Amino acid sequence: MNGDGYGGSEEEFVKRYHEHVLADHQCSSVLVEHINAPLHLVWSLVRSFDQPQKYKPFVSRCVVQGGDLEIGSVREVDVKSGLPATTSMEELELLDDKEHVLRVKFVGGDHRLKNYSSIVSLHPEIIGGRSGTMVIESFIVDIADGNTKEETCYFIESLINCNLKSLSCVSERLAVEDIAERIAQM
Ligand code: A8S
Repeated sequence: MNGDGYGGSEEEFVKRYHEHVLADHQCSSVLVEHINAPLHLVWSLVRSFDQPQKYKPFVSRCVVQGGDLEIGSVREVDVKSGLPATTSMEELELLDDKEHVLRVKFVGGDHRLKNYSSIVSLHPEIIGGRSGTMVIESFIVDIADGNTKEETCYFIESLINCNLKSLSCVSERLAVEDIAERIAQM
């Protein structure tokens, strides 16, 4: 990888940023999304630990305990109806504005995701001659009681896929607004 963050393969990034130590009763997975928007726009959404509803389609409300945002902060996330849960308590474990890495651990709530921990990392890339962003999200979780490893993984992968598609859509809209503003100033 060179100085400006470009270069490096998906496999290298997964190795560098997405190490999970997997026990027998756990499963983990890695998902990748390529977004047609510059990294700073995507990161502005991902780093907003207190406002996941900016792009996560299932979130209806989010409150951070204590108000201040720092490592160890816990957010209470309410999700929309139709899901097998209503609320989740999630702790900010890492927010790296230089490497663009966010790590979050679920610490409570009425959902069935025990010992869930996720990592999101962003990497600049050129897509069709323009600034784009590769998003890598990985998770580890206990296999839910009464479910198989495949069922547990499939459920979470489906939710994360929705989040990533929505992140892509919202980021690309911000990118268009950015361009529109520059055109208006010409
Ligand atoms: C995230 C990832 C996940 C969120 C899951 C997997 C969740 O918010 C939803 C349904 C559930 O059953 C569990 O980064 C929980 O948001 C949408 C409430 C935690």
